[in-house]
Parts: sequence; structure tokens; C-alpha cells
Amino acid sequence: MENFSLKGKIALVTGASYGIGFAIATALSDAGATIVFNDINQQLVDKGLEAYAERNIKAHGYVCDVTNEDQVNSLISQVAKEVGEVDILVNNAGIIKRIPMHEMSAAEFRQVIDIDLNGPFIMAKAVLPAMMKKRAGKIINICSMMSELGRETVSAYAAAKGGLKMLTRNIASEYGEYNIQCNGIGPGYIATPQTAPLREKQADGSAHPFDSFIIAKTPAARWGTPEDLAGPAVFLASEASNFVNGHVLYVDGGILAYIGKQPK
Ligand code: NAP
Ligand code: GCO
Repeated sequence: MENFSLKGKIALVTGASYGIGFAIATALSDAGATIVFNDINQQLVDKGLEAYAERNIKAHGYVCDVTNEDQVNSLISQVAKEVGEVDILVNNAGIIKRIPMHEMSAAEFRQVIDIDLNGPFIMAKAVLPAMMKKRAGKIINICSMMSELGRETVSAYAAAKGGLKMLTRNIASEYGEYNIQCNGIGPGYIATPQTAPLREKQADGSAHPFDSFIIAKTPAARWGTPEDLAGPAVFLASEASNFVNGHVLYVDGGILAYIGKQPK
């Protein structure tokens, strides 16, 4: 279908050397987009460039910390000069700290908010002027189950991802008249390095209790894969979603729809 095509578009995916960002960028490239990504250091960018090259994708990689407004502004000007203006921004870079709230320092809380919420604000702010001028643009914020649900040890992450859902709605509200669509993707529990500690085998070889817990909480009865996010990302990046704005598309195998299994 023609309006799912991203031919001629430039997509910038943050923190996309591996994991969910890499899978989303690969999908956008398969749909025709030119890929630009950033990561926090040169080593990660080189690792990403190698991974894209293995898929025959000619990606453009840059070192840039999404929390640093000067670095972000230089990144956007450099990309405009070397590749072109960004048509699609995917705010993917993010971290989590699993610490009981009463033991978490304010500095640790701030760091999570800084990367997971201030980062997307800074990135979006940097690409909006060119999108407003062109009267076209797509911003996709990677939200979370924690945009809707809480659990032990993830207070900062839940606060950031809940905030990111509202930033998504606000960008849609404020810039919809410029034909800019800002939507979120809310991945369920996805097997990536970020969730590896929750899937580690126990000393006796049995599954991690959180691993079994998530499989039981997910109607699909499995962890998601980064590739599960490919189709939703292409949809939200393409003209097929031109009248979808301020929406969070949960890609969670049904977690948010499910009350949970009755105990035996
Ligand atoms: P990941 O494997 O940890 O990858 C995140 C990437 O972001 C890494 O390359 C990371 O670099 C980079 N990054 C961190 N801080 C950055 C900064 N300040 N500036 C630029 N890049 C930075 O995570 P993932 O599981 O693929 O998750 C990607 C996104 O999806 C995150 O926003 C996450 O919260 C969200 N998410 C994940 C899941 C899941 O189940 N995995 C579910 C819902 C939402 P480093 O390697 O240096 O940290
Ligand atoms: C956790 C997880 C989650 C996921 C994801 C869910 O500790 O509960 O890491 O927060 O990464 O964001 O959608």
C-alpha cells in the first residue's frame, strides 16, 4: 500500500545502536526511509553502524547525548547539512533504574527523568521548527506499560513514561494544525538488554520469577521481541496515520486488556 511507504523521508531514531531503536530504524529503512541515529558514545555508534551495514542499511550515526541541548541542536544542524531535514523523529533513548523509591536518591530520580522525559522534549523542540515550516512531520515517543501502570522499584521510570504520554498528547495538541502528528508506542515487556536482568536464569537453572510472572500476565504468553514494534512504527511514521494524533499505541501482547490468570 503506497501510503505506508517512507521513500524520500529522513528518520532520526535516538539511542538506536541496538535493541528496540535498532529494530524500529531497520523497519523504517525497509519501508524506504534514510536512517540517522545517535548514541551516547563513539563505541556504541560504531557498533550500530556495523549492525546496520550487516543488514545492508547505510545509516548515518552521530554521538549525541539527548539530555544536552547544545549537543542536540548541533546534531540537528549537522544532520540538516549532511543528510537533510528530519521528517520522522523517534524518541527511543531511555534508561531504567530499579530501586525501591525510599532508597532512591533524588539524583538517581532526576537522571531517569532527564533521559526519558527531558530528552524527548529537547529532541522534539529541535526538530519542530523545520517541521512547522514544511507543514509536515512525525514524532513517535517510545512510552511503556509504565505510562499506565506502576510496580515496585520503578517510580522514576513510571513518572517519566507517564509524563512522556502527556508530552505526546501536548505536542499533538499544540502542533496538529501544522500537520505534525505526535504519537507514542507503548511496548509491553520486550526482550532487550534493558530487561535482561528480569529474565536471568536462577542458580538452579529455573526461570526468573519475573520471567514467569510476565508470561502469565501476557495473553500472548511470551515476551515481545524488538521486531514486534516494526509494523506499528512504520504505521505511525507514514502517511497512513495522518489523522492519528496524540495516541499511544500499546504493543503489549494484550497485557493492558487482561485482568490476569485466576489462581489455581
Ligand atoms: P536499551 O537496550 O537499554 O537501549 C537504549 C538505548 O538508548 C541504548 O543504546 C542507550 O545507550 C541509549 N541511551 C541511553 N541514554 C542515552 C542518552 N542520554 N542519549 C542517547 N542515547 C542514550 O533499551 P531498549 O529496551 O531497547 O529500550 C528502548 C526504549 O524503549 C527505551 O525508551 C525504553 O524505556 C523503552 N521500552 C523498553 C521496553 C522493554 O521491555 N525493553 C518496554 C517499554 C519501553 P547505553 O547502552 O549507553 O545505555
Ligand atoms: C520493569 C521493566 C519495564 C519495561 C517496559 C514495560 O522493570 O518493569 O523494565 O519497565 O522495560 O518499559 O513496558
